[in-house]
Amino acid sequence: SITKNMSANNFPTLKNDRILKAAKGEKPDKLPIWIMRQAGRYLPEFMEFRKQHSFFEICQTPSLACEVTLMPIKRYDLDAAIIFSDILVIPQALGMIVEMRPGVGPVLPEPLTLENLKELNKEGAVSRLQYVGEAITLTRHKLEGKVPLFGFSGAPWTLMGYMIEGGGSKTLSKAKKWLYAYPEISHQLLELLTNVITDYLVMQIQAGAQIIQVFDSSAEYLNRHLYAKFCLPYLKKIASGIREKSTALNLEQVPLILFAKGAHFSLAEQADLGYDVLGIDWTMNPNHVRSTLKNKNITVQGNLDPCALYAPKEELAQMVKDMVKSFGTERYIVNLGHGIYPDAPTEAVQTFIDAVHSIPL
Ligand code: 1CP
Repeated sequence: SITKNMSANNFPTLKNDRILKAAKGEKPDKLPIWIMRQAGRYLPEFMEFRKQHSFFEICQTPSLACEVTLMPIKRYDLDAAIIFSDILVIPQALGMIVEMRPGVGPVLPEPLTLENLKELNKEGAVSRLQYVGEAITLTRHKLEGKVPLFGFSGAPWTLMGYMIEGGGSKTLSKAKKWLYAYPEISHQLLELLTNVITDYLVMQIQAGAQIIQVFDSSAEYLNRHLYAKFCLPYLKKIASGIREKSTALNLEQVPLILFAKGAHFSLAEQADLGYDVLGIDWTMNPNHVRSTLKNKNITVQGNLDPCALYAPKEELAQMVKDMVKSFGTERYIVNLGHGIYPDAPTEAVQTFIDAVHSIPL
């Protein structure tokens, strides 16, 4: 556990606040960049580390989670760190079995059914995730103020999807069936997840997370109608819940980012949920994004195609310049438009970062 001189109230002074500034609509000295899944499998040092430790052993051991979180920060000039964990730690804390199978990904061998739904153990779920808070507090100290630290969670619908499908899915047809066939039960489940996610994120902020991203990675399987009915209200409730609970606990208000992957059909509505930043997936046209969000007072983040990292160096640098030109340099955080691929070339990440940081503001 964390010792007294590494507590959540004596953190080192932050030296790089580019992302926090961009999130709040202030002007940073350079365009900020971080990369979704930057602490993951494309790093050879992570793959080495994984030979010694299982996935959830790393997640649940603060010193190990901290070490992996710092890996991309040691290697690259990134403007943020993201705590090493996974969105599926919430279903795990609710009592579901989650296995990380090599070459497959996460598997939940006993998925949620109408019959076992009531066995979800929400009492004490956030206290069972305290290890994430400890990893955050430790990492804040070990970062020595170099860059801000992200906390994160999966969004209610995305977690519901994994819990019902029992893992990744090409269609999410089982989880979507619940939305159409059992809307009331779906709402109860989404409400339960919303409450746990809110408290979990407040706990992360209390532990030292300086900015939060909510991953709604499975938004793309829904349409405008389903997203309005089963997602937007809960996403809004998470943002307002975090704001209210932060105020009550005397915590600073940290920037909140919503990444609703593939939810192009509700981009304008996403801007009214109380988030400071919207993540934009790689399929979206930056000009369309900016015109849709005109007058919304919101920062955008994204959206280079993760596959662009395979392009020749000069072409990659040019694509970055073109993307920044389309988004403009105000209220903008550079990122990929989804997570980095496991076999992305490590040199391309350097090229990407250098191209962003060399753009004059
Ligand atoms: O930078 C980082 O990698 C930080 C930690 C991190 C984050 C932010 C991991 C570690 N996972 C996540 C989020 C996450 N996990 C998301 C949201 C982002 C996204 O859309 O990519 C999702 C959907 C998951 C679920 C998940 N976990 C998948 C996807 C499976 C599918 O449905 O196709 C996978 C493969 C994992 C495992 C995982 N999580 C993280 C790592 C490094 C890994 C690889 C596992 C291993 O090391 O064996």
